[in-house]
Amino acid sequence: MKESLYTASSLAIVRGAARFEGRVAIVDRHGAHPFGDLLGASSRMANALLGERPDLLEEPVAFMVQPGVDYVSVLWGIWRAGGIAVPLCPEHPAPELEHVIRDSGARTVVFDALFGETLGPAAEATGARLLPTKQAKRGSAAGRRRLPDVEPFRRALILYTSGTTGRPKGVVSTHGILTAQIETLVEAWGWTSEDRILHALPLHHTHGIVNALLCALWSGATCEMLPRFDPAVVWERLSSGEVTLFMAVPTIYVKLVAEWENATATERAALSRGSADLRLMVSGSAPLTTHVFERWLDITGHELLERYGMTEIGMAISNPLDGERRPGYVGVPLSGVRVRLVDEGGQRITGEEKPGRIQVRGPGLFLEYWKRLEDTRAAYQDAWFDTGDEAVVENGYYRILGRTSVDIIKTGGYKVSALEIENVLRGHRAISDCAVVGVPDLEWGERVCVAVVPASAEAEQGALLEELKAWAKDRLASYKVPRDLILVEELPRNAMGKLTKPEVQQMFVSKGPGDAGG
Ligand code: MCA
Ligand code: AMP
Repeated sequence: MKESLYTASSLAIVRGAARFEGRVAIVDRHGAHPFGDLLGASSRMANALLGERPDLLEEPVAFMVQPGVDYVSVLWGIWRAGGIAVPLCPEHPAPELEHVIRDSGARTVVFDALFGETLGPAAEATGARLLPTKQAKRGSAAGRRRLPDVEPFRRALILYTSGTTGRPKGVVSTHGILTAQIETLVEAWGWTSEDRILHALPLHHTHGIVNALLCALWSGATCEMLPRFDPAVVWERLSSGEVTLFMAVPTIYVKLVAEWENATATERAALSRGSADLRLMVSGSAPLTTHVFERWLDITGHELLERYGMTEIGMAISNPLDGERRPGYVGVPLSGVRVRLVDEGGQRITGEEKPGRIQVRGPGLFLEYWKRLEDTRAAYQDAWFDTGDEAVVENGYYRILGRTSVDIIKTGGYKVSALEIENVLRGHRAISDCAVVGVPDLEWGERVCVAVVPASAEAEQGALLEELKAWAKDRLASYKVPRDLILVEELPRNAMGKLTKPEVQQMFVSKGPGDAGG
């Protein structure tokens, strides 16, 4: 494609798209969209965002756009205008959205009309300007101007992730950091322009944005974007013979196994046959059990490739594309990523079979926590980022043992902070005190549970759980809402008065799933 104002870009991923102009970049509910259309749409979007300005100069721009071609046009439009993209999750309630908009400082939110009601309260509370995607797509009166040069060191993306304290923090990546993360995966997992990935992941986290969407766009491959995860639709597309790649969290594989098991024998055979031809299926974001690995192998003939990563570091450790994929292990450090284990005192562990905390270095590490210099500093030991995950190396492969903090919970592949949930729940009039824990769960990995010291002796366990669920849904993302509750007279504490969360976890384990679920 001849370079025009639409295609000219200092951004490697956008410039690269010109090479694939006629190929299909995105398939969504509206049809197939070639790379050439993305270039035009993102250029108009950039012009609309810029108005009379020459460059957004790293202004954060939030956006809530459905999975599909518009999502990419807005993302690239923000980048091409020199802004920082801040994706919002359409399923989040107003307080979560307000936190992200306020904390990022986004003054503009680009949004699909159908999200008007969802966004209204947060936009009003923060004073952010709402810019409908439809309007932005038309571009601006200033028309087709030359877009600014956006160098690799400039900030590109803020993703919100939970830590041990407070509300979610913004993890900032530059264009160069994203490029490093993408290039590592494209090489490791053998992406080519012949690939077609089925995309059913949320678009406000690294897994869905970088690993699935951006790697596809970088490679000139096709990304088929579903509006949301639906096991029947995913099976239908996986067995269509058109898809070469799939990436998901373990909970999704559990749900797909259940869907397959509920099908008739004839349907099962067709699903298994159809999905056998994919080139690669990847699992990550949470531990994949050997049981699910084996079941998936039985059903599809695929050995899932499990890998390990984190919003702050991108992907760090992976089983190989070619070679042994060992169930229960995440493999070896990816090319260009340095990984070490340290003991409690921060001393490097040498040799195998001694567990330690994972620390990582490399060009894919995040730049900073947005406007949190102290948190950024504290996350590092020397130049090594401390993940807070523990692992051991056995026969050359890393095995993840768990996290150092009981206050971080992984549920459905989402990372949530027990302390953040407790802070919100303490605002409920029926709660005097509470302790939130993650309890092992076959479907969700962990489920969020809460031990409550009630404000009144009259409180009834089942009724309070239901009331709390409904109340919390308006304040917290649905995956943070407790699924089970136990009433206690007091929370278990050690001799120092410190809450002993393992004891709280044990209460739920002894109780069994009970009235959890849903
Ligand atoms: C939803 N439900 C839950 C949970 N979430 N119940 C227990 N625990 C949960 N965590 C309930 C809902 O309340 C609802 O119940 C019912 O399940 C269906 O809800 P829905 O939201 O429709 O669920 P779903 O669509 O089936 O969602 C499951 C999911 C989703 C597809 C697995 O959680 C998901 O997309 N997870 C992926 C997260 C992800 O991308 N993580 C990557 C971040 P009721 O019907 O009673 O209301 S980590 C990352 O990026 C790092 C870098 C990495 O390593 O990848
Ligand atoms: P997030 O902060 O949402 O990016 O989640 C990153 C965390 O997910 C890591 O720190 C790990 O605790 C967890 N994680 C990611 N991949 C795996 C995996 N394959 N096995 C176990 N835990 C994982």
